Amino acid sequence: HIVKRRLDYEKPDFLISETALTFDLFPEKTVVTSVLLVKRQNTKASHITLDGEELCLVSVSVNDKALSSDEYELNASGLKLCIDCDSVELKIVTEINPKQNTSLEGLYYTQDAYCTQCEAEGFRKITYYLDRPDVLSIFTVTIRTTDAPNKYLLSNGNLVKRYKEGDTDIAVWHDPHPKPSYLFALVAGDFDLLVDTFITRSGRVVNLELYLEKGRLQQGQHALDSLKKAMKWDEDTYGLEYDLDVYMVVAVDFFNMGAMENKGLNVFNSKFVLADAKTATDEDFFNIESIIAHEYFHNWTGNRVTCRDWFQLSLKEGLTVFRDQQFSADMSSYLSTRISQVKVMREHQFVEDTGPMSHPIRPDEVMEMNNFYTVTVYDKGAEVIRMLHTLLSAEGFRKGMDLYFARHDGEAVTCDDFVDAMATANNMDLQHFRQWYSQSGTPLIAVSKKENDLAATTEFTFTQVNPKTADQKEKSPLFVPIVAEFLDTSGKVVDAPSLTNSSIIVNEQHNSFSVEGTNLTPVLLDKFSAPVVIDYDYSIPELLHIIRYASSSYAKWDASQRVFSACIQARYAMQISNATPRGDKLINNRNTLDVQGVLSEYANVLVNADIEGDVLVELLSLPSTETARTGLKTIDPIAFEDASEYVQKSFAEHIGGHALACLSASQVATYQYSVEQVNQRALNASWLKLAVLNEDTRNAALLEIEQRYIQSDNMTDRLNCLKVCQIENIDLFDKLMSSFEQEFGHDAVIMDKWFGLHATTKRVDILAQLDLLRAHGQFTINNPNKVRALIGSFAFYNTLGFHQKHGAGYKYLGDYLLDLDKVNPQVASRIVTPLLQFESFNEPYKSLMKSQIERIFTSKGLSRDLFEKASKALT
Ligand code: DPP
Ligand code: ZN
Repeated sequence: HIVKRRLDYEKPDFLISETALTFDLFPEKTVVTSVLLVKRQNTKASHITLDGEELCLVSVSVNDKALSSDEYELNASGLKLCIDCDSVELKIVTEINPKQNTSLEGLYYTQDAYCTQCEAEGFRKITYYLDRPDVLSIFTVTIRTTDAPNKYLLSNGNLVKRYKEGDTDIAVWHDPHPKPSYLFALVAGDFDLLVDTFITRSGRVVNLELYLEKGRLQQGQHALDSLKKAMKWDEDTYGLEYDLDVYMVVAVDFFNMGAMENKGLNVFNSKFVLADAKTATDEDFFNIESIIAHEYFHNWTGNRVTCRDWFQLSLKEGLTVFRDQQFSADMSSYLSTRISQVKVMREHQFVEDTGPMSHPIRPDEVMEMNNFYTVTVYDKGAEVIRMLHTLLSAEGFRKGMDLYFARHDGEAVTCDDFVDAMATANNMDLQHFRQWYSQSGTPLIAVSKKENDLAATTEFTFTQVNPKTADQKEKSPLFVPIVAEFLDTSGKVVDAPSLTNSSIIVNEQHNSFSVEGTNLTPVLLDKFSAPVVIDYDYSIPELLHIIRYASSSYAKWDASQRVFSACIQARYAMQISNATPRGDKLINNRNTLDVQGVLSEYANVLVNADIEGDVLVELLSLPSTETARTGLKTIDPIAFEDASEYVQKSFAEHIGGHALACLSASQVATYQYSVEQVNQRALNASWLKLAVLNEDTRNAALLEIEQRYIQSDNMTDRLNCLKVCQIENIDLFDKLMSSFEQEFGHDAVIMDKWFGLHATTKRVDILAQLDLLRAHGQFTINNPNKVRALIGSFAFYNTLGFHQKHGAGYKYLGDYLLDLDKVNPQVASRIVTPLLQFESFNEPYKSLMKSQIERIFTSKGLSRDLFEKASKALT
């Protein structure tokens, strides 16, 4: 397995101006005839090497002259032949087996339909090609089938012709926009079709077509509505219009990713399309809206302007995630969307930075590209774009976007090209800022304060520490905008003229800022203005002061997370006091914290302050382990979980009586996916959980749960009920879960929730349970959603089941991954993630986890995907 390097990029020697593909579809033997108009760019080049994997080559001809097998070189990764003129027509015939393709990359056949996934490098499993994003070609695609069930024959662009020859159905598609091969798509099968139209602001009538599993038409309405909102939003916000006459979305059950932005023909994981009140949660509705928008936004940020090479993936993904985040905030609520984005950063991206797969948002070295569709490239990438947006303002950012499209429409470009456009359009020097693209890791900003009583000022010193990561030892200070405010003792925000746009710019190892006044409480990193960790030794009274008085709800939430985290760490320190690793400053400080006292005071603040429901719901939620353990290099996962549960229960004791009252006061209305109702349901779920955890209200709350589960008209409430009894009353949980299965057992998409709940249940016999669940009629190792729901949920979220004292949970995952790797390496490579983090756990966990990675690493026939991760983890 070879490593590719960003700096080794070379322009292609050849381009392909036109690509004509003909597919004769048969599940086990599809014949692909490819006619390529090849143009030589580098006159010194005499050979072309086409990428191709797992293909059966039938014939090659150059300008209609068939080549004999000694006129080309064929190996496992491609086909090399001589071209010593400036323009030739290449014709290549290959055979592939879509039915046998369980990797779901390339062309595959499941559930009586053909489907493709080509990003990043799947096209080379369809035919020999220059499978790189800087080769843009005009595609014409002919699909031929004799299978009557293949009612719809779809590809990119516009349908040119649909006709019959004998009993062969034929469709011809033409995409006028030059595109790289990763945006190619083909779908053939029978579906129900939901249609609508959208008229763009310049008057183009676009047919919107949603292809759904038979019988699920009405479950597509929310996705369709979301699409129209996204189309309108992109016109209003960025002046970007759709450019074809048809926009198709196909939903399939077997899909490696969430969705794929193929030009004019998006393919979606059906869980991100299908929704109605009865079967989908508020979160599902939210995700559908955001992913539909994400793929739509790619039409400009990704398709019209694409990536020069895969190291530039964040060019399109970071930017498109940022755009979909803006859209979601506009469609629903800023606070809850921002908080969920920050959780992704803290719970997953910061974790990635500390592990063996750490990489900058623009990686320098890649073995398997599929391993770099990461929270770093996507979500940290979006945070970097967001910092630009903050620094340049919405208006300046828009100017930069306009220039980016004016310069690069139709091109394959780099992250530097994007930043150049932003810098030029705003006449701004972004040289230092650019380092966010090349430096990996999470900066730690240590903040200290020094009061000058005579001058009545306070000096804050920011010290930037960039810890070394697995991939980079040398680091330098980054350009970090920290949105801040300072509260005086009465809770008033003091004037701080040294702030630029409410931000402190930290750009050196040490930066100091002076603020008028003393006894100030700093509110730092409001709205998560940079992807960093702030290390300031807040006292509990300071945090409560922020929760009472900060002008931003986000800051209140952030402070509340610190309150809970301090309590959890204090409890944890007490539990393992003898085993506390030295040097864990936080632990030592928190050792003496009066946890009950703090929680009681905090509960008091929440009950007595006048806090809006949407803020309150955030303030009632405990941080995840990843957030709560901030500052601790290694932990004992079980002791930490115990500490967290202790704090959760104690908090419920302090506030739970109040909880039940709030709950019963809330109204029950017919389900609607609206901001108000979503908030109300979330708040109810929090109260319900706290009421069950509180001894005094527990029984009443459990009765309430059972009733709500039965009576509720929507999946959100019902799932929330299940989640509460999952932690507190396993008998009721089992009872409701059987009823769930009876009601929804026929529906693959809904049953993922059921598998996920079972997989995260605390049971001593969890591994035996997993065995049983794998034998369930709805489970198959071939379906990524099922594997993620069951095995993924277990590994990522079942702390007690996964981290067993003798390593049985780790071994269970290791065994499973070795089987899964043979079926679908991409999915295996995702689910290995929890095992890669062994360095962040105490013994014996660490060694036991590591031994599973060693076992995977030394097993025969390992995929490139798992090999890359395991080998990095072991160096
Ligand atoms: N389909 C994936 C996404 O949209 C990869 N491009 O992020
Ligand atoms: Zn994307």
